[in-house]
Amino acid sequence: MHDTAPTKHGLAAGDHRPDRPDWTIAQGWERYTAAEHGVWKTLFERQSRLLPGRACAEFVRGMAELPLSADQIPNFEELSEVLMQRTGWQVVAVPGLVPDDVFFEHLAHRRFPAGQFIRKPHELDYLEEPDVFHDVFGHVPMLMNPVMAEFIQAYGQGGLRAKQLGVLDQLARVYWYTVEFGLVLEGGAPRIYGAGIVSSSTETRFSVEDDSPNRIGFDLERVMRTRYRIDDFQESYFVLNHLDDLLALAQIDFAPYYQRVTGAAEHEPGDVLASDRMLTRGTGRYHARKRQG
Ligand code: HBI
Ligand code: FE
Repeated sequence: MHDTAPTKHGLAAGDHRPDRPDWTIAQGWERYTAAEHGVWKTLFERQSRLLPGRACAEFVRGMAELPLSADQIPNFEELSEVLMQRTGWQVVAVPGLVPDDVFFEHLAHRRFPAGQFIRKPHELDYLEEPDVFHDVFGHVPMLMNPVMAEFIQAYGQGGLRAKQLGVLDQLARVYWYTVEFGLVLEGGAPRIYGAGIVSSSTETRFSVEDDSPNRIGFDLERVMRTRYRIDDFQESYFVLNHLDDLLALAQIDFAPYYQRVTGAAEHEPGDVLASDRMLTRGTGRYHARKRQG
């Protein structure tokens, strides 16, 4: 298993009781224990070693310019101060998963809901809900980038509409294959910008180095029709030519796409189509082995 929050999409929020209608809670930074800061440090150092040459330049730059260090779980107010100046985003604390409409409402207002808690030492490589490491280390550096800032806000705005139209699954796949598991070309080589990958030591290597997964040129309609894996590495990654491609995606009207994909055949996570622009045709070895047991 990888150390993202793989079950979060498509699942109802857990059994948390909201204090406030927007589900935010106090981060209570002073209350983190030394052991909790230690878990952050372990994860931070492991990922920092892996990311050079694998994460995209925008991620690395965002990370360098934020008040983030191995030493302690970051304080959301300090992060927000820097983020706000750069792209107008803030980080707010939530207990974990929040309902879709609450999530979208935050994003539409440039508030990123980050899990307040940190995983336990025995969960370093697996946890069910997005914690502070996934949400802050994974997502916040890319929120320093104006293009990603725009795209995630547009996702929040589009989310409520998609839900009303009954096409939330299709929209959520776009988020999944970009914000969570996206790759982007850099000098002809795939680099990571997806938070689910960048916060996972095993998937960081798998996504860009393993010969098992497919790496396919990003296509909106194709992605909307493609189911994804929530419980394991992706079988296919969709690769942008440039991060700026997300800006066009933030601006176009999805309605005609929803119309085309509604009722159209869906693709399995590992499918390869004749129309796909393949960067790497995967061997599929990793998932085949697992299926054999
Ligand atoms: N809540 N905290 C949190 N983080 C998420 O990524 C999240 C969520 N609630 C709903 C959700 N994601 C997805 O199901 C939507 O993007 C569709
Ligand atoms: Fe995430």
